[in-house]
Order: sequence, then C-alpha cells, then structure tokens
Amino acid sequence: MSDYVLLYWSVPFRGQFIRAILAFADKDWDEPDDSEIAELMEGPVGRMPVPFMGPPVLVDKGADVAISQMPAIALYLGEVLDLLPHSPAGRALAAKVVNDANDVLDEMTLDGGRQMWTPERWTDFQPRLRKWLSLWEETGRRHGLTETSGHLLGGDAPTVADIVTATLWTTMADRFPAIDAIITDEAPLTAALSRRIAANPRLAALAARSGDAWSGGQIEESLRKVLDAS
Ligand SMILES: N[C@@H](CCC(=O)N[C@@H](CS)C(=O)NCC(=O)O)C(=O)O
Repeated sequence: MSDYVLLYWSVPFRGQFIRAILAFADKDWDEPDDSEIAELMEGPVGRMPVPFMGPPVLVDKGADVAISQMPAIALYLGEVLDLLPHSPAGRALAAKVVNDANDVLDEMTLDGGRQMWTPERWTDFQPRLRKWLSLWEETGRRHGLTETSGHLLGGDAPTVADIVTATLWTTMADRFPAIDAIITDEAPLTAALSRRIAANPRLAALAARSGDAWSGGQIEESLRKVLDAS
C-alpha cells in the first residue's frame, strides 16, 4: 500500500508536478479515478480530506496530512523529502519558481479555458511566453547554470525547482514541437537543464506512461489547432 494518495485528473497537467516530485523521490502513490475526484469535489466540504476547490490534492497517509493548491503541495513534499535548498532565501526562491510554473500553466490555458486560443491570441502571447522563458534562463544564469551542468538555484543536488522546471517545459515540448522550438531558442540553458532532469529514469518512466494529451479539454484542442496551422 502506498504512503500517498494524489487526487488529480488523468492528464499530465498541474498534478504532473506532484507526480514528478513523488517519482523523483522514489515514492509510490495511489490515484483514484477521475469520477471519484469529481464526486468528492461536488460533495460536501465536510467530507473532503482538506477543503479544496480544484485538484491536485495530496494525502500523506503516514503523517495524516492533506493539502491542496499545487505550490503548497510541492513545497510540503520538498520539505519532507529533502528536496529544497537549505537557505531561507533558496527556499523562498524555490516557492517562487513553483508559483511561476503554476502561472505559466494558467496563461497557457487562458485561465483554464475561459477563452479558446485563436491565431491572433497565440501571436499576441508569444512575447509573454518568451519573457517567461527568459525569467527561467536568467535565474539559472545567476546560479551558475551551464549547458551541461548545474541546477536552477545552484547547489549540488536537484530541488523541487528543478523538478518543476523540467516537468513544465518537457511536458509541453514533448507534445508541441512548435513550443519545443521556442523553449530551445529562448532558453537553451533551461531546455538543457530540463532534459537532464527529465532523463532521471523514474521521471522518464512517468513521462512514458503519461499519454499524449496535455491539459485535455477544448482548450488543448484549440491550442493544437493553432499550432498545427502555424
Ligand atoms: N490554484 C490551484 C488551481 C487548481 C485548479 O485550477 N485545478 C483544476 C485542474 S488543473 C481544476 O480541475 N479545477 C476545478 C475547479 O476549480 O472547479 C492550484 O494551484 O492547485
């Protein structure tokens, strides 16, 4: 029996960060079906493991802890699995990177599909996507990241900042060649770091079993349509 339960839809989107952190640390986890998550979400708040609006939710059974909000879960796991920088500033920067990654997902899905991608919207978004990538690149540069070595926030070992970075950019790059080209062009150090971290055998195995979809839903369909036409 696993120590953790992860409530997240069966797509490699926001919850994939949490899967990646658990996999990197060689932890097992169980995932209930999408229908069970939907039932829990729509049911009384009093029956939820933690009061939450949307998944991911992580239950750490051994510690009797349940947490929602992706960055809070990532930071919790970083703490208990020793995947955070050791200085207070480093820990805060790791939290910042995880929050940036969450913002990128929101922007890439136009806030969870409130609007659909059109060629005009995608063109208008390009400078902003490149700016996000340049933030990663500059962060790595300031911490000694090179094409072949180093970590996003420096240090000798990967932290949640590296795992989240790799998951964010490689999950998109593997599904959308046009986005892969933008990532490599704008942020070569980040792209190389992401590929190095994603080559970890447990992360590679997670990626291999994660299917071809990304966020799912109509918003992914609209993104694919725009990218295919570009
Ligand atoms: N800020 C939350 C966002 C959670 C969220 O938007 N979850 C999506 C899936 S990625 C969902 O299904 N939400 C359903 C809802 O909010 O009703 C987090 O970082 O975890």
